[in-house]
Amino acid sequence: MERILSGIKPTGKLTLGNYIGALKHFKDFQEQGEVYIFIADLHALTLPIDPSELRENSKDIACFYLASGLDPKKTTIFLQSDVSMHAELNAILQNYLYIGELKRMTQFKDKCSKMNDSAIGLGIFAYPSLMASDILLYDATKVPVGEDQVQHIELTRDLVNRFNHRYGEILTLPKAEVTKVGKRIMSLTDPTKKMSKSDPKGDIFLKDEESVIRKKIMSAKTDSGSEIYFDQENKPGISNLLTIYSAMKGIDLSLAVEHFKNYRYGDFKKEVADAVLEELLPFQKRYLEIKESGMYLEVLKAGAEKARTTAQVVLKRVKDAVGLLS
Ligand code: AQP
Repeated sequence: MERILSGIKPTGKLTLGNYIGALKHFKDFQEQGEVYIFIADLHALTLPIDPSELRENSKDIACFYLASGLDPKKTTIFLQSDVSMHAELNAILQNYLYIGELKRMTQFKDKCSKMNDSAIGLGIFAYPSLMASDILLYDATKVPVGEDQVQHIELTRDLVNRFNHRYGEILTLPKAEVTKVGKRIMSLTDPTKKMSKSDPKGDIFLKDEESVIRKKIMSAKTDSGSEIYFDQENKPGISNLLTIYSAMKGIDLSLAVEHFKNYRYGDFKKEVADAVLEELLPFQKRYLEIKESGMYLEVLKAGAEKARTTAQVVLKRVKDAVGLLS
C-alpha cells in the first residue's frame, strides 16, 4: 500500500495556487493509500515571520485541510513541530547531504538571490535536509508536490540511495507526484511569476471575499491580441486563466481552450471567476464552520499522537543503523 505524505508551510495566507496545486487533491489520496498531511511550521521559520501570523496561518491551514475533505479518521493531520522526531531525524540525516548539493537548489537560489549572506539563516540553506526528514520519517512512497519541489525530492532520493548503500535497506525511496493540471498557477498581475503566499502580488487568497475575487480576476493582466488560446510564452496571462479554469472545473486544458475559442476577454474572465467562486464559496463556508467550532485543535492533537507512533519506529531504525545507543 502507498504511504502518501504532503504538507503546506504556514508562511502566509493560502492562495488559489495552494488550493489548485495541493488542497484540491488531498481528499483523493485517501482512496489511494495511508495518508499523512502536516503543517510545515518549522519550515515557516526559515524566513522571518511574525509569531502571531505564524500561529494564525497554522490554525488556518488545519481548518483548510478539513474543509478540503480530509477525514481525520482516514488521514493523519498534524503539526510538524508537535512531532520532535522530525528535528531528531534531521540532526542525523543532514550529515549525508553535501554543501555543493544544497547550493544547487533552485528554491534556495530564488529565495536568497537578492539577500545578503549575513541575512540568510542556516535553516533556509538546510531546508531540503528537514524536508527529506519529513518524508523519510513516515516511509512515504508517494509525495505530491508542486513542480518546484521536485528537485528537493530528487535530492531526498539521492540521500536514500547514499544512506542505504552504506547501512542497508533502512530508508524508503519516495517518488514525487506532480499535479497534472495547475502545477504552477501564476500571479494575476505578473503571469510570468508564480502565485506565492510569501510574495503576495497578484494573489487570490482563499479567504478573500467574493467581490474581491471577482475583481481580481476581472482585472487580471491579459496579453496583446484578442484571441483565447494556450501559449505560456506569448500569452502567459490568458494561459494562466485557462489553467485556473480547467483546474477548477476538473477538465482537460484542451477542453477549456475549445470552450473559450470564440469568447472575448471580458466574458472569458467572467466565466473563470464563476468557476473559481462556484468551488471556493462552499469551501470558505466549511472553513468558517470548522474554525468557529474549534474542533481542529482536537484533530491536531490526535494526529500528532498517531504521527509520533509511526515516526519513532523509523527513527529507531535509523539510530540503530548509524550506531546511536538509545
Ligand atoms: N502557484 C502555485 N501553483 C500550483 N501549486 C502551488 N503551490 C503553491 N503555490 C502554487 C502548492 O501548494 C503547496 C504548498 O507548498 P508550500 O507552502 O510548502 O510551499 P510553496 O510551494 O513554496 O508555496 P508558496 O505559496 O509559494 O509558499 P512560499 O511563498 O512560502 O514559498 C505545494 O504542494 C505547492 O506545490
